Amino acid sequence: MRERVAVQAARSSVPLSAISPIAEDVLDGLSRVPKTLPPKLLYDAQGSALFEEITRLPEYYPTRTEAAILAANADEICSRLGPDVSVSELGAGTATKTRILLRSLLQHQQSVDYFPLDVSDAALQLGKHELERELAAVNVHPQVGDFEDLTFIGHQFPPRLVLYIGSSIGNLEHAEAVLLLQNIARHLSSGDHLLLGVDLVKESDVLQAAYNDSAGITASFNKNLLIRINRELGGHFEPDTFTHVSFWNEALSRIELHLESNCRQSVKVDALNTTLRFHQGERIHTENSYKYTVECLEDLLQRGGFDVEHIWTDPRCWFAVSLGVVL
Ligand code: AVJ
Repeated sequence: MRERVAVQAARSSVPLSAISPIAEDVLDGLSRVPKTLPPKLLYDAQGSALFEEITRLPEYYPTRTEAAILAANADEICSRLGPDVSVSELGAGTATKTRILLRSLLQHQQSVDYFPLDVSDAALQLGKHELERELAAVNVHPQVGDFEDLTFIGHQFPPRLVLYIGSSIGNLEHAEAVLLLQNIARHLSSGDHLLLGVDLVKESDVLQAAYNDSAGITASFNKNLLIRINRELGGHFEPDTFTHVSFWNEALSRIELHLESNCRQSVKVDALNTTLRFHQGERIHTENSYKYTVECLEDLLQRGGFDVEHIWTDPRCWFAVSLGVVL
């Protein structure tokens, strides 16, 4: 209730977006019961760097499994795309895995226009630098932003390939995922493709270890959200008073990440003109990572407006890379 009053105080003076681009999301999420924060806030420069570290952890199988699927099938994927495709990528990050595909694509065409979209400008710049050094025939056009505005996809010449790999779609609820695919499809024309990578349901031990690594990198990645709020919004979080909590929610087929307050405490956030109250054990829900079955994946593509052209998996069936086509 007191939080609500503070919310109005903050609102009455200046628009929240003028305070900081994350102000609205943070205030909205932390005013809810239970408290929640959107996972895209995990990826500031520091968070993106920590995620890169996660992708190299022994427990974190998704990145190397997907990379192996891409490497084994890149040629077949590229041969299904048609001549001279342009490529856009949602949530590209540093585009490490994408290089496997772009390299293979250059065996089929002379140059590639590549449009990576990401919320992290730092990750995009790093990716552009490394890509252009390694593959001079790729023209990189970074787009900073979230997935709200996808018009840049339609601005390219067909045939188009949209990449949404890395199981980033796992952050979304099923209904949101369908809407996102429909939104992508709106900007495409007949014969254009979507390459979608999703993590698959598997033994819970394997899943849980991937999000609770022994080196504690995932915990740092999660807690970095509090450090970001401190820096960008004048927050007074003490990250050590929160514990990284992650678990497999089998009923909802997702890994959940939370930050749990170790004690009863109040935390001021200056720029939001608000004080947040936590009781001992109260959690902030920071991320979901949905895991799919192959049937679920096919259903998602179809409801999203794509025909399922092909699905590749690894020998253990831990990860799936799917190719959808607009009819
Ligand atoms: C970037 C959303 C694919 O869900 O596995 C990794 C994020 N969070 N460890 C995932 C993440 C904690 C990752 N995605």
